[in-house]
Amino acid sequence: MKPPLVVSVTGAAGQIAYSLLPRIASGQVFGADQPVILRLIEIEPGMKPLAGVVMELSDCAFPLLESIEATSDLDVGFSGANWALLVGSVPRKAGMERKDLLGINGKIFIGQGEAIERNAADDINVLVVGNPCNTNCLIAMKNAPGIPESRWHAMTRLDENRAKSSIAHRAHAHTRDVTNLAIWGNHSSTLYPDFENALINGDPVSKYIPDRAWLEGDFIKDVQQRGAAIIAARGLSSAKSAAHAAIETVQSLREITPVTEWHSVAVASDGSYGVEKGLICSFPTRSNGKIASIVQGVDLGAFGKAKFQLSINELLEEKAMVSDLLPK
Ligand code: NAX
Repeated sequence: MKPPLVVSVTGAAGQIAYSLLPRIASGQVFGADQPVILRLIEIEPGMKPLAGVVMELSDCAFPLLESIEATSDLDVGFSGANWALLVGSVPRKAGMERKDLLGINGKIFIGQGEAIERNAADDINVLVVGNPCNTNCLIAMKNAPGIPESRWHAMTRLDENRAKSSIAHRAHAHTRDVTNLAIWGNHSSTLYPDFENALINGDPVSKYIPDRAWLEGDFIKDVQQRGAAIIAARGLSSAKSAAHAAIETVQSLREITPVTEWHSVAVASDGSYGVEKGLICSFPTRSNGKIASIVQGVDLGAFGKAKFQLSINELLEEKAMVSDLLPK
């Protein structure tokens, strides 16, 4: 048996975690021969429901699940972590400004960043799911200066998958035929799903969908607002699809990406495409099995560049709003 991987998950009593945890414990994420230790982190009010989640995980009798620790102590929760999936955060409530939300969650991510730096394994990788995920990731990363910037990620794979599904539906194709569909910018209503460089069966999308007005209009709007549409229909925000996207993000980071493909994840900018260095921004990326690098030389065109710039501007505004949470 391989030595177990330690996987820490925050927001472990929440609805995304409810879909995510059994898939980690069953081997779907880290491999069918890879034992895992789960460290499940909640705030105090979440500890009772988390006890129920732990009972259910135990009752699955997963052969690869080595042990489970449920805790509200961050030092315990991130102890020896090889992967930290930061799912928990406080949702926006009625009357709350975006700045208030950024401030509340920002403070949480300071503590988490510091605790990860103090306790995690040397090879720690972090994926932030809890919103606003790009800026939460930035705050945690800046408060853990001992961990290389290449280990920090925020999730935009759900947006990629939503965009793929929308394009496939319109083109009467299958989602597996749609590739290279990158999300650029923030995980927010300003994100840009790049239909111009996406491919269907290796051909440009325009070959299958000549209706440029739909691509520039309803397609982008629907991807940007898909989360709200799911809340309107289900009465709850997306959970199964979010958990699935988190799993695919981790899998893509751990595998070598074929040279013809790319996937979306928000990473610390290295200055590519004129994005301020260190800003956590979604790009098309390829992994070497350990580190995701930003794919170079993708031509966004005038339309895409303008859309991307709007999203970069939003990220810079968010950064300015939390400047007091970022160590100089
Ligand atoms: P839930 O409200 O079901 O669960 C969140 C859990 O986090 C709760 O159990 C809560 O007690 C816990 N929590 C809050 N603060 C915490 C802290 N400081 N430490 C540990 N746990 C804490 O939300 P859920 O539907 O699971 O969504 C979780 C987060 O994912 C939200 O912020 C949501 O906005 C975000 N999402 C991000 C997506 C993305 O693509 N990046 C898509 C899906 C989702 O909207």
